[in-house]
Amino acid sequence: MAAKNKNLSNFTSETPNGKDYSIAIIVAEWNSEITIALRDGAISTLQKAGVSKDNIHVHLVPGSYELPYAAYTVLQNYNVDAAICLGCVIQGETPHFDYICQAVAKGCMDVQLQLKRPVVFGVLTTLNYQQAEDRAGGKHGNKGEEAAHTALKMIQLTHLCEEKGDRDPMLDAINGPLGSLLLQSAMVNDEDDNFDFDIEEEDPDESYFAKGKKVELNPKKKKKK
Ligand code: RBF
Repeated sequence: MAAKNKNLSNFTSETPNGKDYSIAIIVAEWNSEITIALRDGAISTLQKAGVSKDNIHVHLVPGSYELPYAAYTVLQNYNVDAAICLGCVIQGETPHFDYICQAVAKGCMDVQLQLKRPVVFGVLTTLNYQQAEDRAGGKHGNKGEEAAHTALKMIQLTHLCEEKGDRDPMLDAINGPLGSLLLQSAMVNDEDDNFDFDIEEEDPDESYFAKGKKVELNPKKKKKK
């Protein structure tokens, strides 16, 4: 991971035009001086790329650990193309740092793969406060700007694949939960199959009480007895 003295905020590739994009920025409040600087860097990069103010949705969460859940919830409930997660975890004297960093990184990855929408990991994981300052508008640029650039690139890629991709969407349906459902119903309907579905016989004596009155579930069967 050699990024020594490299200001990655000077992107090598062109930033896509974001005029039709809608993006959520989720910001952790821990180390808020840093995360606010990351947020501002992200917003300014998005606006420079043409994303309108109305299409940038900022949500605050208490700490970085909450970022993946927030990204999941926002992406599931709002019509946004991507979520940018911004946080700053600074190493302390206990192993807490490792747990939080691992969980957030893995959580962001899981959410994007599950919801098929980009979730950008814009979380500083630093050994001290100075390192964080250096990456939130200091000598190593602003990682919020990079996160915004990444979001725009990944939305562009997603749209391109969704529009131009030649994979038959039926394949996903067949391989996904709908496919399992179809397969199950085919098995049930196939009279020659060897599958033994144990459907429990109704109990003719079954009854329940409604408003204090006993109701027989199978009155006809009972009469025959
Ligand atoms: N959240 C951060 O975003 N950055 C931190 O550096 C940070 N350090 C923490 C250290 C400890 C000991 C604890 C208990 C929490 C810390 N959190 C930090 C908050 C964490 O992300 C989360 O909000 C809380 O654990 C509640 O789920």
